[in-house]
Amino acid sequence: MDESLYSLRMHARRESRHLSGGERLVGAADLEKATAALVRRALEHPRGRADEIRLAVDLVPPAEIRHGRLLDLRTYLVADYRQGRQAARRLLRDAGISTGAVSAAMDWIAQGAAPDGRAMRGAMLIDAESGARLEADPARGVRASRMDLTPTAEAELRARLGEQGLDNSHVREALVLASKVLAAPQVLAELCWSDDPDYTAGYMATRDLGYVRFPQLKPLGEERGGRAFFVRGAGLDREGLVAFLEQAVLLIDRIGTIGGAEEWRD
Ligand code: WAQ
Ligand code: MG
Repeated sequence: MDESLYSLRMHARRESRHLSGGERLVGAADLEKATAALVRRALEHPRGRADEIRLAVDLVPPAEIRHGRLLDLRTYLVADYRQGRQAARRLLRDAGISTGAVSAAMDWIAQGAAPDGRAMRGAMLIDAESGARLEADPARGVRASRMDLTPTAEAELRARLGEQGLDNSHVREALVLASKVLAAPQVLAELCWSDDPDYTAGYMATRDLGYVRFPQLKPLGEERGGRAFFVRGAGLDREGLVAFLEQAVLLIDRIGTIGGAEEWRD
């Protein structure tokens, strides 16, 4: 626990557009293997093979490492992506996000939130009351970075997820990402669905509800996906929030509960 770790970050592009990314925190002994795995991800992405791959490796001294816990996870089964979005909308509303802000986030993600109508590289920051977009760069957005599980927590998480048939990298990485995002007190909720055409699942997350996944938040074959971080706009220290999300190092050493799937009922 007291050792230095390397922060490993990967960003891949294809035809000058965001393709894939990845973030790991690993000890020196695991760096080579972790790097190779991220390079492979960029080469074998369902939207095609990367033509640019950027890797960044930075040593993190022990004093800079914060420790944290995963959000609890549950799944609501829905009939199709429309019902999934209705359900996510309800839970976001109940969490205090305004109707307008939820609609704005869903519309942006559905239409491609980057200025060219494609998926952004990072997330939107959305004012939970007005629905206004607050991120400085609408193509890049805000990247949550420098977070990972300890090897022990990862093994436990994989075993628990495996019991539910959910042990895949989309679920693991999204759960880790949401757990870092909701560790920022300024963030009230997150909404996400994948930009991978063959992955229809998505989630909403709050500190109270945890990570709530829906197997369908978009139609199969759709390449537009994205993330919205809902924030209290009044008095927001945006630079402080972005510094936490992008730079603070969070090593997650405790998992939360992994619930079974239940039917959504409105
Ligand atoms: N920080 C902020 N936004 C990001 C990051 C990041 N590190 N990585 C990706 N995004 C944004 C970006 O706009 C992508 O287009 C979008 O999120 C989707 O990214 O079954 O696979 O990596 O429980 O495609 C969620 C459901 C899967 C998992 C999410 O996202 C489940 C997924 P993807
Ligand atoms: Mg993707």
